[in-house]
Amino acid sequence: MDFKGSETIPGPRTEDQLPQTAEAAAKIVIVGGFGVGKTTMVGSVSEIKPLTTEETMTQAGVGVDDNFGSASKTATTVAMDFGRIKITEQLVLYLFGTPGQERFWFLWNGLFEGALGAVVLVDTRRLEVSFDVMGRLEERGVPFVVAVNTFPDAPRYPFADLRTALDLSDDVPIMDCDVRRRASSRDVLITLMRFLHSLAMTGSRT
Ligand SMILES: Nc1nc2c(ncn2[C@@H]2O[C@H](COP(=O)(O)OP(=O)(O)OP(=O)(O)O)[C@@H](O)[C@H]2O)c(=O)[nH]1
Ligand SMILES: [Mg+2]
Repeated sequence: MDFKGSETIPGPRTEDQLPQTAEAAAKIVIVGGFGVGKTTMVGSVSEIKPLTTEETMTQAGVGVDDNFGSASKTATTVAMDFGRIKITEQLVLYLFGTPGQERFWFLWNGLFEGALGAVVLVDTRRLEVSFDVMGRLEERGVPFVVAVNTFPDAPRYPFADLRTALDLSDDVPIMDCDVRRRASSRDVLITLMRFLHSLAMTGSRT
């Protein structure tokens, strides 16, 4: 029965459909402290329109929420970000960005479930947050790479110093990135996939 004014529901957009060549998919989580650029990374690299669960930050959050971040930041993730990227013709990555505010960290457990690997985004102005983040990944045996999101006003340190400060073992890859740039975010994911491949080859986990 037709209803006057009813609209046809559109089917999935062609660009949102899984490529026919895809043979394998992996779940990757993007973690890090508040405002480090997780949502921006998922958005810049995703080939589908990313799902975000951002809420506007209001005065009500003052004193409750972290208040560090870009001056232009007006929204914060309250559940997760979701995106997808085809890394090779055969391999598709499902990307899950976590919320950065500590009061939402309880959601991480579910998001880490079944994750093959993780990207830890780091802001050199707040290295201390990264300890908790990396500790949680290590507890769950999720291998990770560290990507330093290079905000213009953040101090720059040699990787060797960052490695020491973050207590990172020599085999964990660390690199700079600009999460606003698709190519840069993609490079981070490729580095993670190479790292996971090398771990699989040697039969080791972090
Ligand atoms: N200048 C500069 N700004 C950035 C960069 N990356 C992100 N931003 C900005 O910094 C803010 C934080 O980015 P988000 O992607 O919301 O950070 P998030 O980690 O998802 O934040 P939460 O979900 O609240 O934890 C946004 O306003 C971005 O536009 C960067 O590399 N350089
Ligand atoms: Mg976010």
